Amino acid sequence: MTSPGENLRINGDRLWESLMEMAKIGPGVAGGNNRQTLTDADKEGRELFAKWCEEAGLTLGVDQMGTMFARREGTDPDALPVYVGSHLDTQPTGGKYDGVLGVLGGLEVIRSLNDLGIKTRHPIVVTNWTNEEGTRFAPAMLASGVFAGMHELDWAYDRTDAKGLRFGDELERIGWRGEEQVGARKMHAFFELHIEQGPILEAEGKDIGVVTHGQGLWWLEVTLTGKDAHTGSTPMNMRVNAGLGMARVTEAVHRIAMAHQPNAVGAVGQANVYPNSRNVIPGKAVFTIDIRSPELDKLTSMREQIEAEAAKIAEELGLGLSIEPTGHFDPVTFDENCVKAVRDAADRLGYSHRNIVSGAGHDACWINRLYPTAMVMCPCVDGLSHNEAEDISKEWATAGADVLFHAVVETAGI
Ligand code: HGY
Ligand code: MN
Ligand code: MN
Ligand code: MN
Repeated sequence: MTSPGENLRINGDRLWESLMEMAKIGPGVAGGNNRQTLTDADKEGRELFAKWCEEAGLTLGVDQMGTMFARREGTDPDALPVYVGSHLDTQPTGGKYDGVLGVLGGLEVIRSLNDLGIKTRHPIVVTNWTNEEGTRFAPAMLASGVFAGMHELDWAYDRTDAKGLRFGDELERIGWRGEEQVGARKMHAFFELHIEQGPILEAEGKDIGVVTHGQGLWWLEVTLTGKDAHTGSTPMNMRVNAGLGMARVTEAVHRIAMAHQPNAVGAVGQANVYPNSRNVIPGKAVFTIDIRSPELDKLTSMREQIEAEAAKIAEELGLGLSIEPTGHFDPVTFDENCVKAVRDAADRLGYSHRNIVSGAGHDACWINRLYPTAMVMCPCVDGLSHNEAEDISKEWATAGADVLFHAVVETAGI
């Protein structure tokens, strides 16, 4: 298989322009984005991406989860396509690059092939996976999870957001529920370009992260039930305080993650107390624990210790306790041939690189269960992400997309 010559590069200015254009859709309040899945902003972002795909001569398919697949034909119509993509949905206070760089980086691969008049043997399909973030509708990587057979379609359609709106209804409402059966598509390989969302590459001055593994994850939704009461007149020994329980469990999550160092993280990110009134002792607390590790035994041990400690805290405070897993996947080892294509591309292009474990979850983590998959990472400023201040340089975006281009083209064959 001929490799693309090292002077074959993408058009970094064009990629950057498209990133800035997409960033105008669903603006945040502090320079980032709030383009949550299945909102009108997501609809607008999808329409812009569809327009760009049409301009690039791609044929668009949409599956029952709303995932978008934009196909460029290859010379061998029977060859399975190489898929390349990520997600356009963002956190409520998200950045301009998380996910978007991978979708528009994939589009830039196509645009560059068009410029160069190169036809690959395998077709190439650029993909926008629906609801990667899992913030409006849990769990994360919902559409790629259905595609990988981890969730039933109807279960996904029944997921509700904080206002009780159903995923399936919202997908219908924005007009992006496709007819294609989810998972019917077969892949030769899948590549995802993503910002690191951590500090390692920038701190080490590396252009590229060659992602060899991904952390495993548990999301546990905890409900503590106590008794609403007056914060002034209720004696301390008569209180059944769900807010206090949540605070103690939150501290326990941190302490248990610290006790599992290195390679373990844990936090409570989403938390609500009820009735959430200044002078009412909270009778109920509902919050989500997010624990991760690249080592399965650590992930399991953290979950067991947290559940045991939560039960002890609830008993001490006289609280009712329920713990419901709302997201999970085991640690991921990416395909070594695809990982090698990424590493060889970085070498060929003269970009510095290092192996890295993905701290965040990605659609690639699910697709890797079915098809040979790898990821390319670029640095981000201060390792910051899931924050409107998320930032990258044009050079980093270009380097990442160059490596993606070479890995995809080499795998698709020219
Ligand atoms: O949670 C994650 O790791 C991803 O950003 N959805
Ligand atoms: Mn992402
Ligand atoms: Mn994210
Ligand atoms: Mn992702």
